[in-house]
Amino acid sequence: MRATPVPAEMALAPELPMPVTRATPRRHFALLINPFYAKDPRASYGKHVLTPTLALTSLAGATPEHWDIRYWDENLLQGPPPHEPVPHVVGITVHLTFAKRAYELARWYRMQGSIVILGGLHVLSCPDEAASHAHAIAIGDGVQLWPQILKDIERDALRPRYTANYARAYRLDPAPRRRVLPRESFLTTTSVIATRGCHNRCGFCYLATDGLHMPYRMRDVQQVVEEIAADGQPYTVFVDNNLGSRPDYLKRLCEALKALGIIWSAAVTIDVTDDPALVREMALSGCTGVFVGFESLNEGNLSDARKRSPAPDDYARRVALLHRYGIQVNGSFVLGFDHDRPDVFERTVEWIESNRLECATFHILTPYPGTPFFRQLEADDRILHRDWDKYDTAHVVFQPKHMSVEELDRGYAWCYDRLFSHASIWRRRPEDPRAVLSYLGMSYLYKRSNRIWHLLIKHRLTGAVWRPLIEHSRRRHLKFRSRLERMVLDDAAPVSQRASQYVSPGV
Ligand code: B12
Ligand code: SF4
Repeated sequence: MRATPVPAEMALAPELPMPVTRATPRRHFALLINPFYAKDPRASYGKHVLTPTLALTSLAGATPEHWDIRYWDENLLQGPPPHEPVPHVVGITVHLTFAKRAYELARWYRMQGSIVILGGLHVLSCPDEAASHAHAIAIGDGVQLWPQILKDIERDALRPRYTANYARAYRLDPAPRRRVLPRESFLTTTSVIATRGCHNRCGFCYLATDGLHMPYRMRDVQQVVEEIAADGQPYTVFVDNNLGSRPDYLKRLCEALKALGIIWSAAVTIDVTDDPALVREMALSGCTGVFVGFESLNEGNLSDARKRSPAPDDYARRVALLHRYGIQVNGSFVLGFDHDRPDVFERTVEWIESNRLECATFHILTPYPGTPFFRQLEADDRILHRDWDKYDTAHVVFQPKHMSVEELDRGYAWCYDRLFSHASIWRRRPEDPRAVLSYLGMSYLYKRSNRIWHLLIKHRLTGAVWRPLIEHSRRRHLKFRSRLERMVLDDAAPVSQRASQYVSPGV
């Protein structure tokens, strides 16, 4: 499959109307913005509308009632962000891949008289860079900082820098305000977070960023369930770094989710399969897919990254266990580690095919600023540039050890081309013939329909088109669950049932 040309709207941020005049901002009107980033033509454009980030809905939930709050996601392709009336305050979330755009927006709103606050992952890792673009920056947990910032603005006592850690009990956070999201523009608005942190501390992960101390925290199971029920959607995506970090918690969560009759997906590490009974509980509570960070099939790479993981030669058995309970697997693989040689691409895709992973996500190894991995590469003089736009895991930004930059770049593209070829999609079909049709539907609609995704997003049809498919999946899954409940599956039993569904587990 060749990557089709990217429509301009997917590649370039909307132009900001110029010139602008300074106006009197509307008091107590706060605008929250998720900036534009260029889409990777090799991946699905649907990915963005599958999982709304919780950064801005969490801030909205923490906003005092007397503030008017509006949400704007530039990736929904509705043109430049609103500026009439001029907002009193503009809060922008900043990741490194869209830092440049965030700064451009900050400048534009400042010219018009708004007070601009920047927060998010990139502000935490590069605070000095961000500070030069804003009236104030928020480092760390915005749920604690945002109300304080608004209060200081009202008192005319805004400070340039606010800092909060993540030590506070998670259950104290107010629920995210999801009603600010344009419901029709997302496949589901129920992205939910139940736990914060992870039991691992991989050197390349953003959780290893200097100054980010994120102790493991869990929200009350009941709180999570109420939030999901209140949003009334058939499908929930957990955006936790690793929902399986504490198996006892996950088990309690699954028990509570059963009553909702929803389907859900989440990111977990593969050790969630240590206990087959837990995997069964996940399926019985509606889990239809997991996003698993396998990262690499090479043990040397995993130990260099300090990832505590079961041995790669046991991955296949574990994937089969998830499949046995009807749980689809979207494997995440990082390419370009120091033990990777040019054969890594073919070996990885072959493994994915022979284990029939329904989906996979490839990432070129990317050193995030502020992590031990970035420092290591910098010390070895292997960082090629600091053009953060390209730190999106689709571009090579460092010198690989056992291959050239071009080889890594081409190998990454080859992996996606091969994975989404007709032959590979067919090779990975479920063994249960009853699940093949919806698997094919999911593979073609989700991954091979970027032109359609562009139109759906632009014309705000995502919800209208996808929700019936999701509802269909949910109903089928309820039937699957009631069969599963009656069946006694032992660990070695052959695959007997595969649930079918139209959503790809992937965050
Ligand atoms: C949902 C999600 C997505 C969604 C939506 C992204 C979007 N920008 O809209 C989709 C699926 C599209 C996506 C895509 C990608 N993602 Co993503 N994604 C996530 C995920 C799972 C959840 C985000 C979330 O809701 N977090 C919960 C919120 C509450 O936390 P938060 O964002 O940190 O916000 C808090 C603070 O930072 C602060 N804050 C944030 N913004 C602001 C603004 C203001 C004004 C203030 C005051 C405070 C503040 O307050 C918030 C509350 O405490 C995270 C992992 C994670 N669990 O965080 C990865 C994550 C953010 N993604 C990541 C990556 C790498 C990507 C991709 C590059 C992957 C890929 N190759 O496709 C793309 C790139 C897209 C992009 N450029 O953003 C990395 C980022 C690493 C880094 N250092 O930047 C993460 C951390 C995953 C990881 N473990 O590596 N992603
Ligand atoms: S297991 Fe995943 S979330 Fe946890 S530290 Fe490693 S990369 Fe980060």
